Amino acid sequence: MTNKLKRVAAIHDISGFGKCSLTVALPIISAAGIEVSVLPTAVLSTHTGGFTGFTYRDLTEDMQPIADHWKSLDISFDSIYTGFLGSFEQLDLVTDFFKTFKTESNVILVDPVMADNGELYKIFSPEFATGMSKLCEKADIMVPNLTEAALLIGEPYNPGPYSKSYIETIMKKLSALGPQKIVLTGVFFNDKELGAATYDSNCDEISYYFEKRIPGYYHGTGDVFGSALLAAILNDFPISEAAAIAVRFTVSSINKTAQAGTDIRFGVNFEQTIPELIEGLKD
Ligand code: PXL
Repeated sequence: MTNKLKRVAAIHDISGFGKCSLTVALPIISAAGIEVSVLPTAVLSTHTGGFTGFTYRDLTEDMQPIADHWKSLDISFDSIYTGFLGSFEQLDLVTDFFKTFKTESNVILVDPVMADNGELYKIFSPEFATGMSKLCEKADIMVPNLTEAALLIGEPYNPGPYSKSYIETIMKKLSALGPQKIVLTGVFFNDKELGAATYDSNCDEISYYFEKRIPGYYHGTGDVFGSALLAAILNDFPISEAAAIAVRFTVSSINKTAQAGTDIRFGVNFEQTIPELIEGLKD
């Protein structure tokens, strides 16, 4: 017997080369047996991390008509997954999209893509973080890295290593913005291991999952992580197990990329790791 097919609305850009946002979310979530409808926010030749001269076609004008058409067709979503948003106007449009398509049972997952390694991505102004924190208020689940977390709660960036009490305080402050569940990435207590922490405010539960740290900063890993996390959540895994599945999948994808010596801007080899994800989702 086949289960009812769940459907996600994925609201991210399409970066043609460099494997992030929609070119990552679509294959990973689809491979996990979940339908993906895409609302593209922009089309770029490459992502903005480490490349110069990239093209950028803003699709802000198309976003409301796409949402209106979907509404007229009475389409519903089991989840709304947002990532890279290019402007304040897009933040407002996505807020309206949430109002239109939120139901009692669906899950809004916001990845507040805007910064990493202590720095805001070059195309964003510091005020953008304030706009993004307003969007996060509407989320059920939020997936920031530690740089984004600091910006969202208006604290200085802490480069780590972290203590349990620091991580737990940060997650509780993030949850106070609105989301019941927080998945924090880039958590480490020592130089050897790196992973994610989760907080579920419904039961006040905290979890951690770590894997061996691989040196180097690989691009697009936040989107690989977020997509695998959502795939696991929609396959009914609790948030702590979903985060563990997503860490394993991301680290295994990075490992293959590191072994091949691929340029770190080109994205990670998640394609040949998808069978491992599917196997993990059967447990
Ligand atoms: O992976 C996040 C991301 C998504 N989309 C674009 C980006 C980035 C990160 O730099 O530049 C266009």
